[in-house]
Amino acid sequence: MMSARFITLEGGEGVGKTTNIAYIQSLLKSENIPLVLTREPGGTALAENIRQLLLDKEQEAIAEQTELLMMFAARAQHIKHVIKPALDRGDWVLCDRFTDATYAYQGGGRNMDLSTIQWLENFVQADLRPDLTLLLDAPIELGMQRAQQRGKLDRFESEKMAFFDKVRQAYLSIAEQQPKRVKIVDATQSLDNVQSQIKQILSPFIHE
Ligand code: Z5A
Repeated sequence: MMSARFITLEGGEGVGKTTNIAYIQSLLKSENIPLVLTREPGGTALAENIRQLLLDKEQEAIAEQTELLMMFAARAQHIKHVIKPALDRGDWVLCDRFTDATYAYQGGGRNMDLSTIQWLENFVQADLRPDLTLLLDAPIELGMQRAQQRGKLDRFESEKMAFFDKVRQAYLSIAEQQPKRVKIVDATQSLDNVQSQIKQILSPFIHE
């Protein structure tokens, strides 16, 4: 039996993470790989409640420290109740965003101290890290345009372009620093093309 793997999908707004999850699910299913699909922030009842609070822009302004701690509070629940049990059972886990998003949004976007994020990462995750991360990358204007087609914008989506630019640069710098784990997918291409890039990355990973 193949050992359990933890795969994450990352990228800015509207780059197609949610759209491509079903495709990855079908790829893994065709290989008879047992899979748990999940997302962050969220993935458990409590973590989904935290997500609601984080995305709601109608409430009091959230301090950036609060935002960072809420991301990791949700993550701690998610790891304990969903991710770890799944990996321990031998299931693969496919997660829509994980800690790279914290480095990109809170670290890059909000300029928060990276060593604090790293400390929280070690505290909450111990040695848990993704085995593979697909970084869907596109210019921010394109992603925003796609996201806006869906209608009302949440608290993050209402940020200014400069914020998203810093998020994108932070993601690209993670990919540059960790090329073995983080694979960049050109998300400006048609959906068919994006999916064939994803297949090319996943195939050796599945069969290794
Ligand atoms: N956040 C954070 O700050 N720190 C953290 O640690 C974590 C998260 C974990 C919620 O995440 C927010 O939380 C997020 C970061 C923050 N900020 N925001 N915004 P989320 O993942 O739920 O939110 P999201 O990034 O906004 O997801 P999204 O907008 O749903 O994007 P997506 O899933 O990547 O895109 P999509 O819904 O799959 O696609 C968007 C549209 O484009 C859709 O109509 C598709 O049909 C279309 N599409 C997709 N691909 C293509 C291609 N290739 N061609 C043409 N059209 C396409």
